[in-house]
Amino acid sequence: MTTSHWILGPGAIGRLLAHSLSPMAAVTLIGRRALAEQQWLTTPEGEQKSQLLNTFTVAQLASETHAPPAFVHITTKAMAAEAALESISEVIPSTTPQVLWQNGFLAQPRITQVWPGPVLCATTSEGAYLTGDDGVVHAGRGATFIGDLNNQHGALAEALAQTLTQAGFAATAVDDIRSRLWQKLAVNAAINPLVALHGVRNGELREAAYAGRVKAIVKEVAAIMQAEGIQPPNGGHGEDAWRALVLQVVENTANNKASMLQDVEARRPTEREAILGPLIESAQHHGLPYGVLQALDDDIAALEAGYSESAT
Ligand code: KPL
Repeated sequence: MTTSHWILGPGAIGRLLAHSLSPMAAVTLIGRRALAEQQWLTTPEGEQKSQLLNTFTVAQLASETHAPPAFVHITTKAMAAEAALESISEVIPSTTPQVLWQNGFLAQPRITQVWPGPVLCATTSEGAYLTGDDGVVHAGRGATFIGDLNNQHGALAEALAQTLTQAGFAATAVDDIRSRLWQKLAVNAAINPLVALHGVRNGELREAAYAGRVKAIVKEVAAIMQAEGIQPPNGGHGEDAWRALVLQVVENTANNKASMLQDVEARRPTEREAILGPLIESAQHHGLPYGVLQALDDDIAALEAGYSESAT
């Protein structure tokens, strides 16, 4: 029997997943508004491929009966994930496995707590961006890790990792997804707010002008990671290891516009709540300093508040 995957959120990762899984599985790509069925993918090698994808709106889905999917992939932004699941929860059995692809650590613990069925979390370094309503560019290949926060669904994570690997993702099932999500969050916290506030590509953070700010952020983040029991990356020690990881990601993604900068440029809400929020909350919980992180959060919040003001 063909496995069926519903993909909720036709952003860059959602569409990349849909293109990748469609040749081997029954895929339904679901959005709030209608999407063209003919969708284009530009591969990392620059090849253009088009596919007819099975696209649905949430409203259409609710008005028809469907065979339950084997997996629902939620590929919305972090703060939209819970509402997205809510919007389809009436049309799927409550035992349906969910796969959460969000950045940060906001949606994952919340949905794990409330959804009766299995909840897997995925973290990926696949690079992709949209080129309008019918196109996605797969900019760079990366690695994907899958697991659940309570380590209760190892076999399911393994099965999904195999399917995704057949579909072209380098996916691995892991038993330390919580650490991996926090590691990514640490890197995102050091890069995304700064580049979004200054309107620069990631590589700019190599410049001396940013060194002090990166150091100050990493100092707070490293202490929080230690309190959360997250090991420093690559077998290194403390703050230096975290700074080395951040600088390595800055180097590897020098030409990228980070997701938070893209959100700010498009005047969309950013993922600050999912990235800076859990760090600030953890610092408060453990009695650690978080003044630098709080200032970044306030500055991004002010930037977002300014969207509507300058539009009027
Ligand atoms: O994940 C990223 C993002 O843009 O959200 C980084 C690692 C910062 C790369 O741009």
